[in-house]
Amino acid sequence: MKHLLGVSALIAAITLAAWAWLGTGFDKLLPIRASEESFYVDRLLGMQFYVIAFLFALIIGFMLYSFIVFRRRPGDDGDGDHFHGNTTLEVVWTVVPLGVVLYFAVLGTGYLSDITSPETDELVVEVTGSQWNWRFDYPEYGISSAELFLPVNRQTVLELTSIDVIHSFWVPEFRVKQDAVPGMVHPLRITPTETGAYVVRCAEICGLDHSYMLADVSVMETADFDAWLQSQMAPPTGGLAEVGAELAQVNGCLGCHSIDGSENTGPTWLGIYGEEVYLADGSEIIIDDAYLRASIIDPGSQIVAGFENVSMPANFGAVLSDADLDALVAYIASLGKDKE
Ligand code: HEC
Ligand SMILES: [Cu+2]
Repeated sequence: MKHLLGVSALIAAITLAAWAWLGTGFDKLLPIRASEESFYVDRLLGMQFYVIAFLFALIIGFMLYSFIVFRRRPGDDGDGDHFHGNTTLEVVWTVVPLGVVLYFAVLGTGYLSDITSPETDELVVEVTGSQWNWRFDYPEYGISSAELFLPVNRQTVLELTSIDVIHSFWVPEFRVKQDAVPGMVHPLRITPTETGAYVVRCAEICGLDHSYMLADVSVMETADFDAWLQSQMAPPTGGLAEVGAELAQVNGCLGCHSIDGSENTGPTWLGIYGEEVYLADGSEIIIDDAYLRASIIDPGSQIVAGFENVSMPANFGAVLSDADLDALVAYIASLGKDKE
């Protein structure tokens, strides 16, 4: 009985100390909360930290107490006491954790349904991951962008997909995370609460430049967001090649193809138009519009010698329209021979 009181006091002391420390704000270790969802996630996480602090004290308390009170004394060579089972204790340590886990399950399910349920008037943004790029389309406005612009305090549903491997959309300040899977569309709902600049990361290892698969996110006041929409909806002023340059940016082509002659994951685009290129099968071909088109929508059909087909996403045909392809080809052609 004396030992039980002693160890209980020790456990209580450690628990209170850990809670006091948590009270000073474990969430200072986390990025700021910039979405409605982040408050739910952090509340749940915070509660679990308090429970974990108690479990920590339970283990450490018993251990420290035993180290000190039951340590071996000089001349003590006997065995410890032997005992078998303690039904009360076993029932308690089964029922109590079961209750706690069920409580969190119910709470978590409620939160999950709160943060995933659609609101009326949500903004739809289609998000396409590819190696190693995020592309954002605003279907209601016919806009594509390489940067994610969001209005503050309005729910946005991100419809996530991928054209190659599995990627995962994650902005730490929004807390929620969702996979972008080829052939499927997964919704992720976010209501940003703080204007500012953030960064999307890919949270699924997806190849060579996975850790550089970043995109800027900008959460804006509604008026600024509307102004941005207007500026984007204005018809392009430049020629086809300029539209192509924009598309190359939005679709992440420039992550693998340089326009300054340097070699990257893919061949440079500088000065290739009209030149001969050796293909991996030994044949030689003149780079013209048809070849460029084929290389974009079916990169496996003709592989440039020295490069592996593994690297170019094979499914750009799914996201690029005919007009997009014309523009891209015009852009690459504009970087042709005479530019060298
Ligand atoms: C993940 C890296 C990667 C991305 C992203 C990528 N490519 Fe490629 N691309 C390659 C590689 C590697 C090759 C060479 C192998 C081959 O021919 O398929 C290549 C080849 C090409 C070729 C043939 C070039 C030549 O010199 O013969 C064209 C044209 C091309 N890509 C266009 C594009 C366009 C347009 C985009 C964006 C819509 C794009 N690529 C995105 C890696 C990439
Ligand atoms: Cu990725």
